[in-house]
Amino acid sequence: MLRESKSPNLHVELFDRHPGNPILTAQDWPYPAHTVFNAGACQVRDETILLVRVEDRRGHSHLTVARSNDGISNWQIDSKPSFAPDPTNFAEESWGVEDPRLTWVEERGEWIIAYTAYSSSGPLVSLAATKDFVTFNRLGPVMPPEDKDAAVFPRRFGNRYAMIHRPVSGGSSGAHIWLSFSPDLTHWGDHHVLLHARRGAWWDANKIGLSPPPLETPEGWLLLYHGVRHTPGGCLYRLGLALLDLEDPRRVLRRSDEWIFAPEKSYERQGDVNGVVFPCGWILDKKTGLIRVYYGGADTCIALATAQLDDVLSYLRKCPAPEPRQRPGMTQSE
Ligand code: BMA
Repeated sequence: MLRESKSPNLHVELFDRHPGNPILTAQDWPYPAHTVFNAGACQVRDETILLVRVEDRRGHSHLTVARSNDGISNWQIDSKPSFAPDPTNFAEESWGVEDPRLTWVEERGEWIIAYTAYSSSGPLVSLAATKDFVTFNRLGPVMPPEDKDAAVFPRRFGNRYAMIHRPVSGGSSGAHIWLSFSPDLTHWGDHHVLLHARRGAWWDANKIGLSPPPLETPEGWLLLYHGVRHTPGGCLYRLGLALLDLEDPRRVLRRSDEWIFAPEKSYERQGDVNGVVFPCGWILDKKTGLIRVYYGGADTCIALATAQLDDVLSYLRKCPAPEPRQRPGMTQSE
């Protein structure tokens, strides 16, 4: 149910935080861990699986599987890293693996994991596949540095896979969300700017990135993305929504002007990096229409928030339809 906040402008909160937040912290870990955050998420039969980013006390991250029947409590956590960096065979993972996004690709019968490999030349996008979250098969790096915040779509368009990602080119042109295509998940091209970071005072000025993978809904591909606001007190990571055309994901149908979720609670405002909400996974229960969003709080813990898909879509229906751009890469005027 939609909740009206107590603020006088009758601002509507789409997502409800779970009262037991944070639902996972480093204290829950079966082996020494500094922080646990930014987890990919999926539902496999009656089990919620999180692929959790775990940072050790060198500052390097690996990924570990946590399983739960209710998606909230009684997590069964692997006793050692499930997906550890392998710099001997994959040099681009020398400083760790981070921020996984999970996509079930039905035609392959496997999950495709898009994650950040932290190479000595900077972060880049790598892909891996798994059928069971026990054995992982690396497909290797697919985008050169700097690039992160990637997720693959669950199905092809025409005969091509599609992936959202966020390259950073340097300079002052901003870091935007891009869409690219591939015949085989290895070779990527036909690159398009999908969403531009806005400019100036906007909450999503200069740097944006995809948060969880695109979610298929009857009205389009639902995107939850983060905007990074640089302030004298540090960065603020907040979340907004967009909707893409189901058959042509290059077409942006709607984009929220306002952020819809922001660091407010102590576990979001204070931690290793203050003022960060960073979801890498969400799960839609098609029977109830409930969306569960799993997000990192302040790069320190994992929290859960929920919303009804219907409420999210009716909010987006009232959001502006961005002007169509004539060709990729053109700058919007905001
Ligand atoms: C981003 C990513 C995330 C992190 C966030 C806030 O660039 O590296 O892993 O949660 O910064 O520190």
